Amino acid sequence: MSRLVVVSNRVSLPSERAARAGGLAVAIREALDRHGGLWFGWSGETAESPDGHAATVTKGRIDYAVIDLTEAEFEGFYNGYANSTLWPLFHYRLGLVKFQRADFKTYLAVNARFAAALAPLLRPDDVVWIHDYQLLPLAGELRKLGVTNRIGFFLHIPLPGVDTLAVLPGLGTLMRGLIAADLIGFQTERDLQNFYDFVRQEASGTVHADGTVACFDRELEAGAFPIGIDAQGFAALAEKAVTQPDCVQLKEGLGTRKLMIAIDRLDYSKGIPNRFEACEELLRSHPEHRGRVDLVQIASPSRSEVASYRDLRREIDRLSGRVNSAFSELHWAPIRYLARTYPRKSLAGFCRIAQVGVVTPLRDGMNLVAKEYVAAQDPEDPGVLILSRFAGAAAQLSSALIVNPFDVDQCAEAMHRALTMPLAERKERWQAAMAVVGRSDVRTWWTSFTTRLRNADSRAGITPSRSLALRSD
Ligand code: ADQ
Repeated sequence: MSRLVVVSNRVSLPSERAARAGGLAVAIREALDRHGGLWFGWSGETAESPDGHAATVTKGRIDYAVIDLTEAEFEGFYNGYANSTLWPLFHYRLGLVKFQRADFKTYLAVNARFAAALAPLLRPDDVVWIHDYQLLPLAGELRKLGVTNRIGFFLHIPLPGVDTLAVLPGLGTLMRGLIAADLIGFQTERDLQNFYDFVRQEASGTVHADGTVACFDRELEAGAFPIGIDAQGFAALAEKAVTQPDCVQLKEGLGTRKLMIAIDRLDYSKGIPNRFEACEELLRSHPEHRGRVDLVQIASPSRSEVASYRDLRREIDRLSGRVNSAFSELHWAPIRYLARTYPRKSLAGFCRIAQVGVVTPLRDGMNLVAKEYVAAQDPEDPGVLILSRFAGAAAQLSSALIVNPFDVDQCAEAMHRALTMPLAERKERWQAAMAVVGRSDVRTWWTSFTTRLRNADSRAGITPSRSLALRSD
């Protein structure tokens, strides 16, 4: 079987402990380990004048190859174009989009540098799997260097509809690079349909009845591959974790009060302010919950070099302060907001203790926390998941209480309903959700993507460098 080469912005090096690396990194290692593999990407370090060659280390059947970025590249590629242009745009936050031509140039140059460092490491029958929005044009850059290997791309975040995509200057350059792949994977059918709409409406391409695409002089495959978690592993972790000191401490601190848990990266896509407002509305409209429920929000700080993330942090501090000062009593405060990262084991235990999981992003590719919350529950006394309709996970977890996170009153009502739901209904909803989380786990995700990629019909022309215009170019 041919070797798998995974390319992602950040490589999780073997020295990074699994507890820190997170579920996705562990799953990618498992995929690479299956037939031997190479994991290529940025080291996470900056250097004054980085070597063009990748530094490599081997552990078991996996080679890791990383390159450093310069400070200016990190700023323009990562903080700039990836996280201040693409991230807000792909999450439908047009008001937060900052576009600077210099950042775009740096983004393209870094993708070209990734390609130049990776190409010499590739063997003729390697299968290359590129991940996420930081590397949208990488397949095209590899093709320019004569790489003819099978290339797949998976987008972890949503793909917005054409009207939103069309806002992006340079969209044609990005999409031509992306469409140089042989298989493009998305989280949901909706993202896939948005891609098809782009192909038809913006690029004058064709979507065939079997879902393959003819566009920019190439033919390629596309599909929805909803990402999952290691459901069995997370369930076992949660069951054991409840005796951990921090879980015991949390439980003792609660006494007879109920717990609503929220766990996120501190990101404006996750809807944390709306969630705090919903909690405020719950306590206002259902005073019977005052002193009887805690909302614990764990938010790991993220991208703090980007101004919109610093603004968000201030906003969350302000809102949690407002709700707490309005409702706290001597022995109780409604919101506990912990801006830090916790080991996976603790998070699993927190999820199991919580009667309600509040997962209400304004927009999310999938949202693994929703699936982790489900997997962590005690089958005999499961909690209730409140889930945003704008998380990719909502397409699968229809037995959750599905809410519109912009509708604060509706979210507050869902909190009330979850806190008062009878056991029989909780069990029924949880069993339906757990069946999906167990069936569509992370191994199913990577196996189905890599199998489809290995079998992808390579009808594609391999040099899509001919400039083919978009309707909007
Ligand atoms: P993220 O935006 O990072 O991922 P998510 O899917 O929720 O969002 O994954 C976060 C992971 O980090 C989860 O496994 C969670 O347990 C962990 N985590 C969150 N907060 C933490 C904390 N405070 N301490 C420790 N761990 C924490 C992107 C996309 C998502 C998509 C994933 C995977 O934005 O939509 O689901 O990739 O494709």
